[in-house]
Amino acid sequence: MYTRSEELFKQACAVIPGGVNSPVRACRNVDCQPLFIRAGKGSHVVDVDGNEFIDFVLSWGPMILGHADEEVTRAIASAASRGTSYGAPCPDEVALAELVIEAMPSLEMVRMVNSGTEATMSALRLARGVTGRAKLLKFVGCYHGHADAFLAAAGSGLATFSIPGTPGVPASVVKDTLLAPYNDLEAARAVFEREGADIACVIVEPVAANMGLVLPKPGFLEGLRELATKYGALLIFDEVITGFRLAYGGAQARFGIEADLTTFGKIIGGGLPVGAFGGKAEYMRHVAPQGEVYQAGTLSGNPLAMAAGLATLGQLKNRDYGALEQKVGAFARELESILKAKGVPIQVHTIASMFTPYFSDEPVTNFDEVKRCDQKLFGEFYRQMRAQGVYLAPSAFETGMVSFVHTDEDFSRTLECAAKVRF
Ligand code: KE4
Repeated sequence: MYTRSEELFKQACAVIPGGVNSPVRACRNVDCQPLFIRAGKGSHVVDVDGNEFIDFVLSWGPMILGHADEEVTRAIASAASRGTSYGAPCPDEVALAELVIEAMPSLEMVRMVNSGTEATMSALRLARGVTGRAKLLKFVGCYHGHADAFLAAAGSGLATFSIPGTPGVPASVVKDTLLAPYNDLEAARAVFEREGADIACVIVEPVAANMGLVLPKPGFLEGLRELATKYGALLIFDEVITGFRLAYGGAQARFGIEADLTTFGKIIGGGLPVGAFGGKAEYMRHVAPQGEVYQAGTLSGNPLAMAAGLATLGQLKNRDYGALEQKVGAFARELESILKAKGVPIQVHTIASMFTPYFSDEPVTNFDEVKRCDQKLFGEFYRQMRAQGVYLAPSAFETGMVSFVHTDEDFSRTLECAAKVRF
């Protein structure tokens, strides 16, 4: 069934750490081997053994128009026919910057980078440069890419000090990273009361999607906005996932909250390596070469990536996000009732075009509660769905993504497969 994938994985493990170029792809969280994908079209992918799957990973978010969208593919091919990189400004960089700014209420300027990690790393440096402060507040379970300062784990007990979340990050680097539980506004307030004068920024996933899908409690984001303003810290919305997915204008448009800085990735590159950070001109004018806060990148604004992003956002502008949300909401509710009928504890979180099945009947509002969900049941569900041709995110800490080209047939087939799962 998967022999070519198994051969390739063995080959890959000899030359690439863990056989993959990003850890979650190794499928270790669901105790199976990764599939090597040969092609994708629309809402489906085909692996190297010719198995076809309904894809709910969508490259972890970028492929909201589906794989090999014709307009995006044409735009990339046309740009490539004129060259692939110049290390000089090109017209599409300006066009994409203007499109992102037009879409996002809080933006006046934006800088293109090559990944979400670069975007958040640069936004943090900018916040520190603008405020002259060193500390940052992040929330346990939120992921902002792998820049050292964000790879902090919660210290012991309720202390908000951090310890390195991984070898290779010195304690000195995370000593300025303060932590609080997601959705715990009182904890965030306490951190600000104690450390507010030294906090450069508070960074948050406005909808958490890296501990599975955890929605912000009413008032949580509004409270962070007030705290940041009160203490002179910058509020950074990490919209690498939610940008152009939660709504065309992202979480800030959907929730009506203006961040000081916003970070992007994934969708704005249409599947090519793009990230971006942006905000009001009063902050962004500090970025080199206009200002003193250094940030750079050989391939930033790459013409192929800009063409892909423009072709993607240009189409998204006219898409009906509300209709997609209704479809995905109905699917999530049906999935939840099918699994509930099997007698397992289950709740399926969903917003916009995202969903996560949590195998638990308890409230899931932060990372500690996510960790109490039954990961074994999730693994069993994942493996049996994949065996039937449904490609879910291979981790209980990730989020299912739906595109504008997933069909009613995709949803009904997926629900039929779920009905056949045996726990
Ligand atoms: P990248 O450096 O992977 O482009 O973006 C980092 C990042 C920043 N902020 C948020 C909210 C993110 O979700 C991410 C990356 N997302 C993960 C999936 N949840 C990427 C998948 C992977 O690591 O392979």
